[in-house]
Amino acid sequence: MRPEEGVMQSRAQAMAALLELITDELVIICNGFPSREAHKLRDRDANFYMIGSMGATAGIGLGLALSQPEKKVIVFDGDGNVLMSMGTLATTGALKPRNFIHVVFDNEVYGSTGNQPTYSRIVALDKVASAAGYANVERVREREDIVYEFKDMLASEGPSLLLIKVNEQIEDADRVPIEPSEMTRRFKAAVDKGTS
Ligand SMILES: Cc1ncc(C[n+]2csc(CCOP(=O)(O)OP(=O)(O)O)c2C)c(N)n1
Ligand SMILES: [Mg+2]
Repeated sequence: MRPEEGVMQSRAQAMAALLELITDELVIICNGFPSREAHKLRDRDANFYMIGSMGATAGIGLGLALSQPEKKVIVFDGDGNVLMSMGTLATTGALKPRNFIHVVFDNEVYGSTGNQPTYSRIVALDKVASAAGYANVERVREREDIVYEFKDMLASEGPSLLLIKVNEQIEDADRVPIEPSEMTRRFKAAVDKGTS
């Protein structure tokens, strides 16, 4: 099915499908409701929630992927976040970390702050990633396509970008209750596990 057809999922539904497939990967989640939803759906020590700093998530994931080449790093990003730091797409495409999967939940709005429209309906972020040099880029919307492409990316050499078109629905999820210092401690421990 073409990605512009079929039933659109909420971000939480799409995220739940991805989280079911994750095992020991390191996951960095962008600020706003994506972090709240991921925490509600499946909190784990190897999740790092970027509370507050919009646009920073992909850069953190990229640095981690470059410094931990034996681990898979997955970034859960938003369209507004990606637009804010589009240079990170260029850096990722140029440096080509093989262990990096960039998931963009594209609802075409700054959903966490009241659905102000973003430019992602005009600027195709998947095409920007392709032009920048990402190795695999897919645009999906149906659940079965999300699962199929994500599985494929988990088994492939990156950098990969999965653009998931989602609706504007927000899951009723509380703020992430973990103190940043504690989250950093537990995340570092998860990164170090088995590598020393
Ligand atoms: C530098 C900065 N500007 C603005 C904000 C306020 N803010 C928090 S989340 C968000 C929207 C992020 O949009 P997107 O990445 O598309 O995620 P969505 O909320 O749609 O899930 C905004 C504007 C912020 N946290 N930091
Ligand atoms: Mg958005």
